[in-house]
Amino acid sequence: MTLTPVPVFYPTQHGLHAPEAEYDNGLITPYAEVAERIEVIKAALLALPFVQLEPATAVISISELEQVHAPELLNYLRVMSEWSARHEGRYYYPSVFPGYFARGVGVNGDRVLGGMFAFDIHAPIGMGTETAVFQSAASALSAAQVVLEGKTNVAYALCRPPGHHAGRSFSGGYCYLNNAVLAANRLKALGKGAILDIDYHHGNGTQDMVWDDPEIFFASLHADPAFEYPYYCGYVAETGGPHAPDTIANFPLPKQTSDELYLTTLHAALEAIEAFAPNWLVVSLGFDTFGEDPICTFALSEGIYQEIGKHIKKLALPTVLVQEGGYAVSKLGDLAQNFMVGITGF
Ligand code: OKP
Ligand code: ZN
Repeated sequence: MTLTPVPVFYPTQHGLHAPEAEYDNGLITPYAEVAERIEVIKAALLALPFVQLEPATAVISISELEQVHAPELLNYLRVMSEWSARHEGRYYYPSVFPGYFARGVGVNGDRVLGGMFAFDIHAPIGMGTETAVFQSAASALSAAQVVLEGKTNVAYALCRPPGHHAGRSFSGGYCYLNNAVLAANRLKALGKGAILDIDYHHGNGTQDMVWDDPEIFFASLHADPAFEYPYYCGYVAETGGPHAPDTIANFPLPKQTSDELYLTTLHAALEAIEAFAPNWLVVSLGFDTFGEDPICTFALSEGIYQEIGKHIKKLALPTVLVQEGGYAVSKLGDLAQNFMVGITGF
């Protein structure tokens, strides 16, 4: 049981990143990853007596970012944010992807084009995006730091934008830098550890970054990529690279996944994590598994998040919670409160 208050780090400038629209399946719709998400969670956590909210003021070190991300990706973020500033704050959307036909000239030249650093069109860049992304990363690193120092067993980073679709050198799916992997990289000072991803979507970026890392176990519960974004990975057969066999455990789940099926599957994921004997845990925490989420298909109840928290608490590991998705904006506060009550035991 955590006796100290749980630190919750929040970004203060994430509202600088606010794309208006996204395109999918023939429709242009309002961008689901809105700033209000984090404000709703923050307000709800403020009401919990055992939570201590702290602005994420840590200055981000480029050299630490470059331990997990390619300098070219960081450069892309900066160049496109600057482009936006010169174009009335318009958002840049990658639109041509060189993976299929490029012979190397364009991609190795001086030009910085989105297709080189994004796997989809779902991570647009505006003039405030770089600042917001750095602060999101700073939130995750601040939470990792207090856990690393042993000041608390659990810390929570209200990251926005989210991160688990971002890889070493690519953005995508509302994500730019991988906050969970940044936190994990700092926690490596404690030895080997695990990342548990309970966002509704598969954390393809996280998986890609830890794919061949024998020191990090990655377990993920998510909608089956056979029907859901990101479609091309998150399958059971993906179990890790040659230097890290069986360090990845994917648990794809069907549409309308119930509380019961979810908890049974979570139990299996936690057992796999325990078998790895990690010294620390990062949780990629998405609330888009909730039954009322507008862009997702699971049927989880509001109350289940307390149970989910309780089960994770049983691992008794130094734990960093990193916010990922969750789009039923008006309900996010209740879901986050329930999870926090469960994981702390307060
Ligand atoms: C980010 B996170 C939905 C289109 C897909 C991208 C989803 C990114 C989810 N019809 N848009 O994992 O919550
Ligand atoms: Zn998600």
